[in-house]
Amino acid sequence: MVYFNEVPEKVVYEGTTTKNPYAFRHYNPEEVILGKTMKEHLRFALAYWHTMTQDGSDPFGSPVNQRNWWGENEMETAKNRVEAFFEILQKLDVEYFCFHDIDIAPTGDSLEEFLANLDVITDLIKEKMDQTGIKLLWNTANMFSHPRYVNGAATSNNAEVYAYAAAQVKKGLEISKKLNGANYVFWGGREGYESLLNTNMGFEQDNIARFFHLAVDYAKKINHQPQFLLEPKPKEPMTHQYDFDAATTMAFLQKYDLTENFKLNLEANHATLAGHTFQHEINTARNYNALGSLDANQGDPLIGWDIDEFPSNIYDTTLAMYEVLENGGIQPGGINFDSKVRRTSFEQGDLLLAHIVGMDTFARGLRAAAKLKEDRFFDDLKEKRYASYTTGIGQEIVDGKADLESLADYALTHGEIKTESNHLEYVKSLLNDYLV
Ligand code: XLS
Ligand code: CA
Ligand code: CA
Repeated sequence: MVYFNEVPEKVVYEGTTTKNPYAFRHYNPEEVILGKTMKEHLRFALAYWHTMTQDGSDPFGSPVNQRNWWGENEMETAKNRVEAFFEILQKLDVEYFCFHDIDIAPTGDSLEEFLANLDVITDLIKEKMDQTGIKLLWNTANMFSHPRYVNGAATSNNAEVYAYAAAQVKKGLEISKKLNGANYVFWGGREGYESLLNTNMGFEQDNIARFFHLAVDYAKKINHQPQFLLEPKPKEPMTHQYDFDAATTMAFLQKYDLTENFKLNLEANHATLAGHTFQHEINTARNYNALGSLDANQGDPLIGWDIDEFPSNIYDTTLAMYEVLENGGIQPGGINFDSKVRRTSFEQGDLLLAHIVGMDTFARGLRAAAKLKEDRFFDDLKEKRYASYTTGIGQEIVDGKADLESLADYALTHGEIKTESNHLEYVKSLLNDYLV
């Protein structure tokens, strides 16, 4: 069965003159940039939940997505989805994928049944991985959709819920081992609070930290140690999510002695929900040596919630890719399209078109970022701006040779200070030249 008939073989790079909507206009996988191919730089991944299981429903309306993988029963649909997923991965030439446990297999009537279904489906996924060479970037456990998780999972007030969540993560790590996952993600679905009036925040955070240590211990025990990633988000579904943003999440990881095993999985739309740019979040993570992986999408400045739109803004992808280059790359992480088609894009072929724009937008970002780096655009700008710290009193401050008395003496003997304009408007004008 062929699921994506719009493209008989593969989506290929045809350049900007093409009239073929199912072609890359900018993403040229084998093109070498700064010593690596585009494919190696970008390490794209597809998200099972948005690509295979999202149905186009929203709080105001029913499912609209037209899909051709429905089977006679849930298990047959799940198997068809695996086939269709590997077909789209191959057609888009994408090497990695990500999933939640409940995306891939029906949850059945009991935990036991769910675990058995996961075994069957992950056998099939493994077969497909072996045939195609496609790899697992990360998997995770959905511990937020079922009603039992109404108060969170590892921060729930109910210890039985905590145990159930542990069962899911135990299985998730076993699956990660079976499929040789590079990373394992925790996004704190409902790990936060609706109201502080009834919440013991300190206790809940102690509990979830214990939970993460249990996960690290179990990974060691089964001899499979993926890079653990924690994904910040400030709000939604809870009023307040504990992993608010990169800086808050790092404070948590440091407080609970988890930095050795955890890095951050940063999502563009979560950054903007927190009142930050994507670049800010990536830069913050880099400053802690904790950039793990990226969830590629974008929000809409006119809509205040998490809409996971496919990335199409080249300004943002350029600055994000600049941070990635500065980091020396993103491996063992990648760029995962945690993005969904708009509800009005309900035809199956829209899944191809949407991923193409996302991949093209990151390719353009990478090209521009590489040029900015080659030209030392930001390096020169910043070097000049901080030059006062490279000689004299500035050098003494940096070397730890100054104290309050020597600094005060300096200020008293040097008179008023001459400041310089940043000319930021001019900087932005020059930056624009790199984007188009
Ligand atoms: C939801 C999150 C989720 C995580 C994985 O907002 O982005 O999809 O990435 O659980
Ligand atoms: Ca995400
Ligand atoms: Ca999101």
